[in-house]
Amino acid sequence: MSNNTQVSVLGLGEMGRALAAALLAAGQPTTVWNRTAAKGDELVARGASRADSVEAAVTAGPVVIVCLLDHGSVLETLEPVAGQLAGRTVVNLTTGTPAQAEELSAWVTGHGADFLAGGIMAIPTTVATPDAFFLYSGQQRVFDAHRDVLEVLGEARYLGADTGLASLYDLALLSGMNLMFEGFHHAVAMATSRTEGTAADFTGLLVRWLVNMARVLPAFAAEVDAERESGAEPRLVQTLDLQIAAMANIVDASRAAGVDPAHLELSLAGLRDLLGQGHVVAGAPTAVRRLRLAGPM
Ligand code: FVH
Repeated sequence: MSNNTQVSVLGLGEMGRALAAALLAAGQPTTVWNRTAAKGDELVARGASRADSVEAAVTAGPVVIVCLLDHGSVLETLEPVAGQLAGRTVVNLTTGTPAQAEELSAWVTGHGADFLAGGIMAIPTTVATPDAFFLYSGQQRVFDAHRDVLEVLGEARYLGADTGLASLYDLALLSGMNLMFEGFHHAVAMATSRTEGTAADFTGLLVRWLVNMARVLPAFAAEVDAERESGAEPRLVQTLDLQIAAMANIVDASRAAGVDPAHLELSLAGLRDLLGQGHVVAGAPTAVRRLRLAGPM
């Protein structure tokens, strides 16, 4: 659902263009600005208003969506128009750290504007489809005021008043994705180290295995929340001896297959640390606590 609010989009890279296109498709009056103006041509042909300057974009309406390369480019773009921000709402969808979101929020609100921090859990082709979801944090009042516009881009999930939360969840989700991709690369390198079989054949098995294993994560999460390591899935609670033996096998077989086992050796060292600290089993709560640099074991 959209409304007649004028929305300005700053940044027309791959993602910014997808966001602006979704707003236009929903009938939202949309102004676009990009450092390299030509990237807006197609959007203008579809009905967007082109702003020739950041100032013209910001002053075109009450809602400014920012989707630029990084935090530095956001500051560089907004600082010259600080005096024009008062009374508007800035929604930052540029990927950044929680500290950067908090810094930007303080700066924007310090100039009399409202601020929402966002995280995009989509790729350009899934924007405005059921696969897309967007994370937001900041004042609930600001989210509620603009929710209908934000829902045009994809499911809008409000996480809370803690401004850094959307960035934290965004980067945590990306860390899970990146480690999964690393796992995929490692598994494929191992599986294709002999002449039989293709990466495609093997990946069919890998996807089936990972999907099955992903189903246990909510049970692990419940254990983390409850700070205990027993109960829900007993077949998954393995002794550290068993986990170490299994990991050592993977490391040895990787090396024998000519695949660099370095990141798995780190995991193996972590398991051995836990054993050295007197743990007998190590479920998700212990593993999570081990990763916390300053956390208690
Ligand atoms: N693309 C994706 O799949 C991901 C999905 C998850 C979220 N990300 C984040 O979205 C932000 C923008 O990403 P993008 O894909 O649009 O990135 P690019 O196509 O590389 O466009 C970058 C835009 O930033 C402009 N820009 C760069 N530096 C400056 C600067 N100093 N001042 C003003 N604008 C700047 C650039 O302008 P131009 O090069 O076209 O003139 C583009 O508009 C990003 O945070 C992702 O992490 C996307």
